Parts: sequence; structure tokens; C-alpha cells
Amino acid sequence: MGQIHIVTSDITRLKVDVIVNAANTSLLGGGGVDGAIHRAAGGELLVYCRTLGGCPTGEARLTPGFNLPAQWIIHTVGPVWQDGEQEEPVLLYDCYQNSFRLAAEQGCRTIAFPAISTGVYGYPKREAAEVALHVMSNWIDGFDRITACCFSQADADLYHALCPACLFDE
Ligand code: AR6
Repeated sequence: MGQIHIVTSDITRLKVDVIVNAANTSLLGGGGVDGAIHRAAGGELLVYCRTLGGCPTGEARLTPGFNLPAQWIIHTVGPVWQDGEQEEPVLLYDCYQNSFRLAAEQGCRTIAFPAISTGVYGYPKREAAEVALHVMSNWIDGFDRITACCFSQADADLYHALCPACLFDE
């Protein structure tokens, strides 16, 4: 049985089997973590993504990691937050669930997630972290290490407050 680790880092630096990208439906790059992943992985990633034909919200697609330390990237598309009544929680749940499923099919044992939808897409951070931690705890048995990769200390503190049993990597 693995464990959930909360880290504060740029996700592109993590040496794990797979990192998850908070992409958009085109899968052709953007800002935020998506932009950082495309820059760090290199231009071959965009060439590969062009062959995928996009990805609907809540689903996930696998690509190689190219120049990243991670072997694979799973690109998932989070919901744009509107008012919470437009199936945002179900769609965010699906992002985590489908990403884990794809990673498990690929034989991955270590996986790192950013806080999907909580940047440009405006999902409230606490509610998003609750969904993330709920799905992560369901998959603990299937992985050696699940990393919640936060981009700020405040985000990491929020995750830790919601999951005191999670390991907090300083
Ligand atoms: N490493 C880890 N986390 C990061 C990094 C990074 N390098 N950079 C940002 N974050 P966002 P979204 C955090 O906006 O809300 C893109 O343009 C950030 O602080 O990247 O799902 C896509 O193409 C926040 O907590 O993704 C889409 O159009 C989290 O990652 C759209 O943004 C998610 O923020 C997706 O929006």
C-alpha cells in the first residue's frame, strides 16, 4: 500500500512514472501548468498531441514524457467552474479517476497531480482538494506513491489541513 505525499514544487521537476497535466480540450497547450509541461517536455509533445484529436472534459489521454524526468504524461481536462451546479464536482472526480485508471493500465507505480481546475478554470481550492484527496485515497492500494503537487505553500497547507494523515514533504 502506498501513501499520499503533499509536496510544494514545479510538477515538471518530479521524477515519477507519470505526471498529470491540467490541459484544455484541444490538448494543444496553454498557460499555467499546461504551458510549463509543454515547455519542459519540448516540441515533440505538441507534435504528438496533434495526433490525439483533443479530449473531452473529464476524460484523460496518455503521451510520453519526452524531455521530462517523468516517463509519461496524462493530460486531463478539468471543468471550468461556473456555479457548482453544472456537474463540476462529477467532472473533476472523473479527471482524477480516469487519470488513475490510465496510469494503472500503463503499469505506473508513482503518479503526481497538480490541483486540476484551480487556476485559470476557477474551481474553489478547498472543494477541489476534497475531490482530489477523496479519489487519491481510493487508489492508495494500486500505487507506491501518489503525489499531490502544490504550486504554493498555502495550497500545500490546505491539503495538509484536509488530510492530516498524508505525508507532508517539506
Ligand atoms: N507545477 C505545479 N502546479 C502548477 C504549475 C506547475 N509548474 N503551474 C501552475 N500550477 P492551471 P486549470 C498550478 O491554471 O485551472 C491552461 O491554460 C496552479 O497554481 O494551470 O485546470 C490550460 O491549457 C493551480 O493550482 O489549470 C487550460 O486552458 C493548478 O496548477 C487551463 O489553463 C491549475 O492551474 C486549465 O486551467
